[in-house]
Amino acid sequence: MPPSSLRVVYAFAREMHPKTTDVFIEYGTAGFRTKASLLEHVVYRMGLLAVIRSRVKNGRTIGIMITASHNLEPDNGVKLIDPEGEMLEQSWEEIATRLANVSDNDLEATTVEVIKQVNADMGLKASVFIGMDTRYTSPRLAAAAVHGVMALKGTAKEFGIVTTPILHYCVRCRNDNTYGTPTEEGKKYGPYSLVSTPGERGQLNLNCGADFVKVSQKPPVGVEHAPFQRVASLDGDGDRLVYYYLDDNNKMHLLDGDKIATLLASYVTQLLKACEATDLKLGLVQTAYANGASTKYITEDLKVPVSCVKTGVKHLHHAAQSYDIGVYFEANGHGTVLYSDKAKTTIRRIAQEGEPEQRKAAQLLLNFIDMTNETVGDAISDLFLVETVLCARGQNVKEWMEAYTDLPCRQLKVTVQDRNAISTADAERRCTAPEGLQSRIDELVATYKSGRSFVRPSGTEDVVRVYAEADTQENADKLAAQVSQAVFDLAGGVGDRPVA
Ligand code: G16
Repeated sequence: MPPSSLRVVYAFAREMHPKTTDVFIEYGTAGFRTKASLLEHVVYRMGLLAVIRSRVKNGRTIGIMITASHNLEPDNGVKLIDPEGEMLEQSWEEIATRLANVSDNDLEATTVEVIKQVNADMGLKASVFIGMDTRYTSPRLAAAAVHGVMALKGTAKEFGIVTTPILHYCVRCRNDNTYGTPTEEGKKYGPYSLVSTPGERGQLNLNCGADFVKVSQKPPVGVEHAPFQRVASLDGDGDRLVYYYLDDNNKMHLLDGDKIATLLASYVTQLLKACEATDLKLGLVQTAYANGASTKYITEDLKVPVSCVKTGVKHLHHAAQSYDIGVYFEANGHGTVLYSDKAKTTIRRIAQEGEPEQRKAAQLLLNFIDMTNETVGDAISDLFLVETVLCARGQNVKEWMEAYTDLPCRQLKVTVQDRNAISTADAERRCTAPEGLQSRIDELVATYKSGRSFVRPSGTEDVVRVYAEADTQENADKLAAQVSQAVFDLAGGVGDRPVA
């Protein structure tokens, strides 16, 4: 395609999706995420980028998901999905950020520059799948994405309202038909019933959802519970899952991503032993948010290797690929299991050629693999995996909870002038800037039994996140408040001072 035909890139931008803000926006933990009103030009440009990416990948399908996932309703976001159903390759995040921030006048030239830089053959076909969540701003943004695809003569296929993991799955299937059929029905989850979606006036994620339940450690507002009833909470785009139950004193018990990871890892380990697939190495990947008690249990009781990486599914996914079977979960309920080709081939062979007991275990494992959405964390698929394990073991939710006891923890948010003033190292467990903050955290942590705390800038909200754990809930709350105070004082806090 000669560069002159890129004039339409500018014309569509100017007439339909002009850039009306100078606020700098960055491809963060999970794509671009901010107030929906600041996003239309960004999504249009991601339509352009998806076409370029598809051509660089020889016309394989790329996905665009419009969602702000766990964020409240006024926000929205956009993330790109690579051909294997994975998050966009990290080296392209800088390109996405550049394209999102140039002026309309410079857009055409920057698009030409990007095409050259990545060596895209613009004569090839390009295919882009587009999905969105239920926010009222999503249809308008999805239309902007379609226009971006059209401007560079790609083919857009709209899926309407879908969960994030369904779109990841469909992209993968479109590019690899051995993985399944690229439709919602293709992922044969079977029937399930929705118990409740309260929120306030139906607003997405408000006082409900996986993030609310995990962070506030409270059940969603307005849901009725029987004691010891197993309840699952999902987030706004269906890629996170946490469980909880209330005991007979109405006290809530949370089973978060760590509990799910340990349950799945222990079951897969049990089946691997039963089918004697001893050469397959299973490992678990967590982030700094993982409860210290879970890491101890994984290492000392399950005897499974565990690694810690930075927040963001993309980092966990990557690390999990280094194991034959990699279980990865963030404590917030985002995660899945990855099985290497070697693992799949070995297990299939045992299912056919093994001794009867080995064959049985291998077949169970094959069913388990089949039910897993390996492209990304998928709340529905994860829910069925959990239910499968509990059913196979005849365990109730209390027994699952009792595998290990979480250390009490607390998460808080602090608003500062510029959250990027905070830098971290060692998988976000230590803070390297601003000066003096880490030593203050160390001093505070040292005063608590089993104390641990870290701070990091969020990649999806304009806040600094603070995490603390200690021997009692009161101490975890106190430590979190004191560390928040230190962030406020040393990193330019704005608004109300945190209450210590
Ligand atoms: C996204 C990412 C997750 C991350 C979460 C919070 O989740 O996919 O990996 O844990 O944001 O990130 P941060 O602490 O940087 O704001 P979701 O469910 O919102 O897409």
